[in-house]
Amino acid sequence: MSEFFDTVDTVRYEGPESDNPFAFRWYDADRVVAGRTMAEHLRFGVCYWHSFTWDGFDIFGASTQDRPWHPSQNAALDPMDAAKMKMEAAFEFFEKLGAPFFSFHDIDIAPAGATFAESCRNLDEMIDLAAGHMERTGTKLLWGTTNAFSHRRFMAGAATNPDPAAFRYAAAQVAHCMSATKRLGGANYVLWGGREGYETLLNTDLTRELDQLGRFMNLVVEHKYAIGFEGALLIEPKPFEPTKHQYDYDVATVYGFLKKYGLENEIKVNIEVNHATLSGHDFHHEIATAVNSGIFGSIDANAGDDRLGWDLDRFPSSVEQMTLGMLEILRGGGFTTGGLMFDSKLRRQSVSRDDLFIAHIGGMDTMARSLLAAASIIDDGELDSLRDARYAGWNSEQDLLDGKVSLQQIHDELLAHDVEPAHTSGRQEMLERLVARHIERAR
Ligand code: XUL
Ligand code: CO
Repeated sequence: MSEFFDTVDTVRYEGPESDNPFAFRWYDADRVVAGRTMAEHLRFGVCYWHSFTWDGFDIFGASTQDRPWHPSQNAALDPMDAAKMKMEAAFEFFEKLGAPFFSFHDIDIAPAGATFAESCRNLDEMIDLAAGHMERTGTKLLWGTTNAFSHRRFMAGAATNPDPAAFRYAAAQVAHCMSATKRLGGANYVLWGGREGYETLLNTDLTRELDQLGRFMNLVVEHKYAIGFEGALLIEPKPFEPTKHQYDYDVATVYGFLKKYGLENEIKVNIEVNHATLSGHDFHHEIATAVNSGIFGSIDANAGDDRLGWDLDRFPSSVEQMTLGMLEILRGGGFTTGGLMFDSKLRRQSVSRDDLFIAHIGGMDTMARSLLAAASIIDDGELDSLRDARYAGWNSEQDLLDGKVSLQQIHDELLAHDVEPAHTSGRQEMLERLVARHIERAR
């Protein structure tokens, strides 16, 4: 097997003083932090699509990346041969980087055929090959997913399409891809509703489309049990793009949807950082909301840009932002089936093959350093004890919370004994300083 990334060897931990761009400064896989190794806490995954399927095109220009298997760069190559070449490069990358997991869409791994049957055969053949590469390199599958948004047939949605034939097509595709995910021992199966939304309400029956989506997700849950898939099912919220409005807007909206269709114990969420910020929330807000509703699943680690309102999928580089995210993840008990999957892509001008390594190493170091800072905040305990202290008054008010006091009683008591609420400092700036201190000192 010839090397694709022939200028890079296995990436190793060298510590914070290292200047080697191809070494980790913070991610030390076997180091134990708060009772687990860094590898167990962070469960890093690399995505197939941005790193290997994308050739650098954007809506204003074509291919920039050096991806010789891509039809834009080698039109004469047989699509299955191209898929095999891409897979060899992908697994070489996973192994050298030392990322324990990867994730894929069906069409990232195998070319679509002329018929559904041919697409299934292509996928099955590529899944067999992936199983071999996984065995050889020790890489595991964080999640599989179906691309039911790129093909023209899905322009008006998949499950929410006005044409039931599109619903059926997507359902069949999910059934096949779930089996492929099961075959590879996938820890999760993700559903991102890329075009499950609308461009205009003038032509959209919102009630009907949500019912279709509810039925679709119930079919997926039934199928999970029918085939004995043991991973978790995850919906990935996003507020818009490519549609003007996406039904899975944010975590709270997804939870409401799951409750309405009886799915709240069956499906969790895959929270993407840049989707969270596009929906007008902080990343850590989305995690806290998911933990609070019992639906926290996994993370698509990336970053947006404060000035740009679209999905940039940059590699995460802000320890300040990610520390707050890791803090909520740790408070929620950490990952079970989920992990930190880099749904991140290179900038279009980063055209050297080794840029892919530098980008992932940077993202992994950002997350590892954030983990250290968050674990240090929890271990120190001051933040949580200050937060608890804010609610101390409630310790003697359990009856109020338990519904043993009526509105009339509350009224009458206040009439008899006037009690003004206390004016207590929220201490926000102090807490921000506390967090900064842990980030500065995290080692
Ligand atoms: C799109 C996105 C997807 C999902 C998987 O914004 O995040 O790549 O993660 O379909
Ligand atoms: Co994503």
